[in-house]
Order: sequence, then C-alpha cells, then structure tokens
Amino acid sequence: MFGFFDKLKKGLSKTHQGFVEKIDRLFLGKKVIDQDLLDDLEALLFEADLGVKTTTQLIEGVRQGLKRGDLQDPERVKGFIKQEILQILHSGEKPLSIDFAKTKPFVFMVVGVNGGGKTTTIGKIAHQYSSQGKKVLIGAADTFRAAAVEQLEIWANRAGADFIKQSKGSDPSAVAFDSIHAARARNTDLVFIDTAGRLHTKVNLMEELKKVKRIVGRECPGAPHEILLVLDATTGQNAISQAKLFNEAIGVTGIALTKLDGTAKGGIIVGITEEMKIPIRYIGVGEAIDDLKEFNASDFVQALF
Ligand SMILES: Nc1nc2c(ncn2[C@@H]2O[C@H](COP(=O)(O)OP(=O)(O)OP(=O)(O)O)[C@@H](O)[C@H]2O)c(=O)[nH]1
Ligand SMILES: [Mg+2]
Repeated sequence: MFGFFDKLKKGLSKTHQGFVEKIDRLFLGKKVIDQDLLDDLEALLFEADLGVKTTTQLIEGVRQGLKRGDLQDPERVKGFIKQEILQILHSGEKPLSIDFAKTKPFVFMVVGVNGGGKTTTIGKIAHQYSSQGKKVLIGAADTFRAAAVEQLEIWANRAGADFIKQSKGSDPSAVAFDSIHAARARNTDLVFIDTAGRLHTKVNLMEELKKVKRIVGRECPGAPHEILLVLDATTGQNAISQAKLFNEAIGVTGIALTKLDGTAKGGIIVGITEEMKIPIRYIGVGEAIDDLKEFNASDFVQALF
C-alpha cells in the first residue's frame, strides 16, 4: 500500500527530472554563477512551466542574492529556489473549512473544460465528506451527454451520495434547482453540482454556467459557496488561460489540480498560484477514489525536490 505522499512523489518524478535534476546538472562542476548560467537557469525554469512571472521573480531574486554575496554557490541557489517556491505555494494553501452550523447545505459548483476531471473529482471529494458522516447530494447538471450522467451516478453510488438527474438535454439550471430543493428537504450537508465542459471558448457554456450560478444563488442565498475549477496539470500553460477565462466569466473560488501523476508539467502549480491568486484546494494523483487530497505546500515541495 502506497500512502498519498509516496504517490505524489512518484507522480512528480517526471517534473523532478525535468526541473530539479536539470538544475543539478546545470550547476554541476560550476564554481561561479555568471550571466550565461543565469540565462540557462531562466530558460530551464520557464520550461518547467513555472510561468513568466515566477521565473522572472526567481531570476531577479538570484541576481540580488549574487549581488549581496549570499548566493555564491550553486547549492545555495537551489535552496533559494526551493524556498521561494515553497513561499509561493504556501500563499495558495487554503483548505476549505466549512462551518455546517452556519452553512447548510454547503454548495460546490464544479466547473472546467472537457476531460479535466470534474466528475471524478466530485466523486472523490463527496467520498471524503460522506466518510466523515456528512450527508452529500450530487446534481448532474452536465446534461450534454447521457454518458456523463451515468458516469456521475456511478461515482455518487461509490461515495454513498444522493443523486439528482434529469433527462439528457434538459436545462442544467433546472437540475441545479432540483438539487438545491432536494438538499433542503433532506437536510443535506453538501451539494455538488457537476457541469458540462464543452470548450471554454464557446460563449454559450459560460452563459450556461452563469445561469446555473444565478439559480443556485436565488434558491439558496450565499450559494454556490465554492466555485471549484478543475484543471488538468498535463495541459501545462493552457491551464492558466483556462483559469483566467473561467474566473472572468463566473468567478472561481478554488482550484483542484488533477493528473499530477506522471506529468512533467507539475511546475504549473506554481505558475497558477502566482498568476491567479486563487487557492489550490485539492490535488489529484490518480483515478482511484483515494487519489485526491487537500493541497499541502510543504508536502508538495518535499515530494518535488
Ligand atoms: N491519472 C489521473 N487521471 C485522472 C485524475 N483525475 C481524473 N482522471 C481521469 O481523467 C478522465 C476524465 O475525468 P472526468 O472526471 O470524466 O472529467 P470531466 O471534467 O468530468 O470531463 P467531461 O465530463 O467530459 O467534461 C477520467 O478517465 C478520469 O479517470 C487524476 O488525478 N489522475
Ligand atoms: Mg464529467
């Protein structure tokens, strides 16, 4: 049995190779850090999907450190980069804490592009809460494909959650409406609204999501309490443009970053945190029900380095 940390470490091994090991190789045998080396380091950080902003900031930090004379040897530069990344990721570490005495039901609206892992992530989070004895309801507001509803129903059963659906092609906000009303009638603690993920460039998806959000808020004041954007880590920089689009359209309150297992683009978590300033709530490292955990910056950096 592997624990989550081991899975994370294993999952991040390609990112480790493409980033930490490359830094080691770059510095190997180097005694002085000159402009050429800094340029190479910059290119390497950028390729590791840390994003322009973070890369620029890190290189500037190294430059300052060199000037002050406290980053002379490569080991220290590596240590500096590790510390900076940890600090950035700490700023994105804000696990949800729900006060059910005040907020019930707590409503999640889960959004993101096709295949990112919305449905799977809902199943995993629902399972965590129902294992804690919470009453969970899942609403199938992705009415675009019949298979989407079936897939979600399987997850709802696994997670021991109630399930609300309508026929294929029905109005997603009608499903959201039913879900909220059922949750109220049944004294449910948490509601998850799954949504469709047709391309985010299509205006109608955003309009559809806005309507779902509006209806949920009308039927349950204060809801949705969390608009969770699910991003696929393997898409690299694309994840950042998706985050911007969804955030502009409906306002994102938290991010779940999936598929960190086996990708070389794990550095994207740093870029997302730095660019978006939206908390990373969960990370996913596999397809099984236990393969999702609350994001912890220290564990992540430890697993990466
Ligand atoms: N390896 C891995 N696979 C994952 C992870 N999360 C989700 N998946 C897989 O990604 C695929 C797509 O996941 P879904 O949950 O169906 O994604 P979705 O966003 O609901 O997709 P649509 O309903 O088509 O919009 C499935 O095969 C999942 O098993 C993860 O953390 N790691
Ligand atoms: Mg889905």
